[in-house]
Amino acid sequence: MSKIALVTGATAGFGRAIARKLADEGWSVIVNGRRVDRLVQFAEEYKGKGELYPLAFDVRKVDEVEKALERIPERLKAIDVLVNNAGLAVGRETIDNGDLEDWNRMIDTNVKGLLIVTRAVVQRMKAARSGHVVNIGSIAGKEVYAGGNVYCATKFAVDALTKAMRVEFLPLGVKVTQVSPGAAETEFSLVRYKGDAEKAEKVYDGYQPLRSEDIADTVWFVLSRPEHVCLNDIVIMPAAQANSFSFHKTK
Ligand code: NDP
Ligand code: 8X3
Repeated sequence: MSKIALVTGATAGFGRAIARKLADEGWSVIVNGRRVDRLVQFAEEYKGKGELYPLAFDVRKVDEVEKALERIPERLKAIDVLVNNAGLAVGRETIDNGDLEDWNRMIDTNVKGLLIVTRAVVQRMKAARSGHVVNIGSIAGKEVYAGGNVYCATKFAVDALTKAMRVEFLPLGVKVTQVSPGAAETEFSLVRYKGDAEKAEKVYDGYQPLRSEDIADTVWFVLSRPEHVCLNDIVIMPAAQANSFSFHKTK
């Protein structure tokens, strides 16, 4: 059955792959991110073969989020599925050397941004008494690693908020799932290392990381279960990674 989804952070990585998968399955997908040019190009690519509706906003900005949601055309307003994917890590410094601006960016995006978007979108699900929220967590939200500190804390927060949503949205008829991946090669490390491509590439040396498509397939599996089934929590890892800090590398 064709549904309407909003995917945050769909200009790259997991979000783009998830949006692609849903659109390929015949869903209408509202795609978000801050880079308007990428959103427009993405929507163009689907003209004639599916519906991608570009909706630029910064998840950290309450007014921007609310105004953007008002701009959604009537035919797409009844959002069935929200994929809270927008997020980032910035820096790998230990806490004693930490940068306050980096910490704020991670907390504002990964925790407050997810809350802001969810609060706004769930109003529509509440009225319809149905819906599904999928939060993209991380293995970093299950186990900490050195230099992961604040990023890990934001993903531990996503884990806690997912559980809170599951309890609070239960009477609203809204399902809540968390998908927590291990290392995947996207723009994630490039953002984390502030554009240093060499450092970013090294993260994936000597093993096969996850691909964005692996996460998209998992999200699709979650969303294509029967109505009475909810997958609560999925951890998906590269075969060469045991937890947030143990890798089997060939070099
Ligand atoms: P990418 O950097 O490839 O993509 C991140 C996306 O988030 C981009 O589309 C970016 O769009 C968007 N984004 C960032 N900040 C904002 C903002 N303030 N408002 C709106 N959109 C924003 O990373 P991934 O695809 O890897 O990451 C997606 C999610 O998966 C994140 O939550 C990340 O923490 C998580 N994750 C990643 C893992 C990995 O190893 N790659 C593993 C586990 C979890 P734009 O810049 O255009 O705004
Ligand atoms: C991203 C995975 O291990 O780099 O959430 O923190 S990790």
